[in-house]
Amino acid sequence: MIWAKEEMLSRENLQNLQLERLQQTIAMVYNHVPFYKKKLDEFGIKPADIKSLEDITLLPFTNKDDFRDNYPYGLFAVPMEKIVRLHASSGTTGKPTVVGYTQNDLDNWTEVVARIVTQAGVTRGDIVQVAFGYGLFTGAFGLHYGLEKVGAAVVPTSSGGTEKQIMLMKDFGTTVLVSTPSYALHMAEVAEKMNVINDLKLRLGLFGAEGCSEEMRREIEKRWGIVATDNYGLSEVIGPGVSGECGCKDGLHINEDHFFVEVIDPVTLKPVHPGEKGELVFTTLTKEALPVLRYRTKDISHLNISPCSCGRTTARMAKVSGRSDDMLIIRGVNVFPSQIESVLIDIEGIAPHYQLVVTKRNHLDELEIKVEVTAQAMAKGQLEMQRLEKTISRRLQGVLALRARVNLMEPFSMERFQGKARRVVDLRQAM
Ligand code: DLL
Repeated sequence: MIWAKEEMLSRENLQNLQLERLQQTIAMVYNHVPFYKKKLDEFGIKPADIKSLEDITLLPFTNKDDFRDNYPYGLFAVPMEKIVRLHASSGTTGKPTVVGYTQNDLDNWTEVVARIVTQAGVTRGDIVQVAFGYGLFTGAFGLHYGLEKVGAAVVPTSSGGTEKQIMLMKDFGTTVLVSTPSYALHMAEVAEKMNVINDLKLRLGLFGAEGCSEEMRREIEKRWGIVATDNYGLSEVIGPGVSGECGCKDGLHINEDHFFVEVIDPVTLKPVHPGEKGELVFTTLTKEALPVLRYRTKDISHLNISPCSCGRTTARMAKVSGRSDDMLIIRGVNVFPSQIESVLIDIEGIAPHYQLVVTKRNHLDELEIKVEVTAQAMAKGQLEMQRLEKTISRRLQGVLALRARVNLMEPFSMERFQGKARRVVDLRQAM
């Protein structure tokens, strides 16, 4: 099923709508957000100068630091009386990024999430367990209202209390799970231990908020016996609902009538050629409380604007392959954690729990890969452990041309995550 006619507009009609909304957004930020007025004045741009969608490249970018510098409400375009909800995303350092919504923003958010859950395959008969943390994080509340709008029964378990989650999943007959991929994996492990997987009605997973390689997706599908779909978003733009996969699982449909997407080269900041990989940049087209121009996501992906076999005509973004600021440069080699994940998960005897630790010794970068082995592999003894270690080293060297120290960890010994996983520990600055 397709939720909204806007998902099937011709490119021409879509672009006309986008231009009209872009012009309104620029006028709004110029008149109501001193930060943008100053920036546009510095660039010598007046709202009336934006006459086509291509003119968007004349506009300044917005970065996460701009949110921090204007903490908490400096980027809002409406007075506080019009704000009806606040969320925040906790950065690794310093103050969180604060985002606000008017009632109209919440209605639009509900609408775009209704679209992405429908395209993933959720229907009104479904019982959906939302295992994202309810709170300042946009994930749980964002999915919650869109799911209710399509008529699904929402079970707001939040994250944590995993055994109880599984018990409720069984007793309530939950058919759809919403969580991060890493929590889904942890929940599967607990359900296996409780020996209830075969008693569950779960058929579908909507996973997002962090990267997940195709190998990890297959692992989750196998463990649960479900179809796992990916959905993407970020607080600064709205939260979840920016894009999501349909049943074809061939890219995430972007809600382009609400979010204008560009892909840029993160170094030159110029647009890449159509279809090439680069950093996603979004401009909101309908947000009232917190419109953003050209927000640099740091997320790496590429676009496909050909219509999908599901009937939708919206551009599809490839699964995010990493963040430009996640990329590790180890002895001059560029390494994305997702590449290492892909290698590890495909190896028999390895459990999908790992951590990358980067240190420096004698001025040289060192990469240590801590990875759990399965109980079955462990039971095979020392020789099997040596074989596994060698296999991992050889495959990593083949893919990354990089030598890494492999540290096999005992089954169930590594940290499990209820929200976004922390896979990389880079200690080089501290050394
Ligand atoms: O994670 C919003 C969200 C919640 C999306 C629930 C989907 C589901 P933030 O906490 O602001 O917002 O984090 C945004 O998370 O820039 C990406 O780096 C990453 N991210 C989000 N979804 C995906 C995904 C939410 N499907 C940041 N694949 C983004 C890869 C993702 N990375």
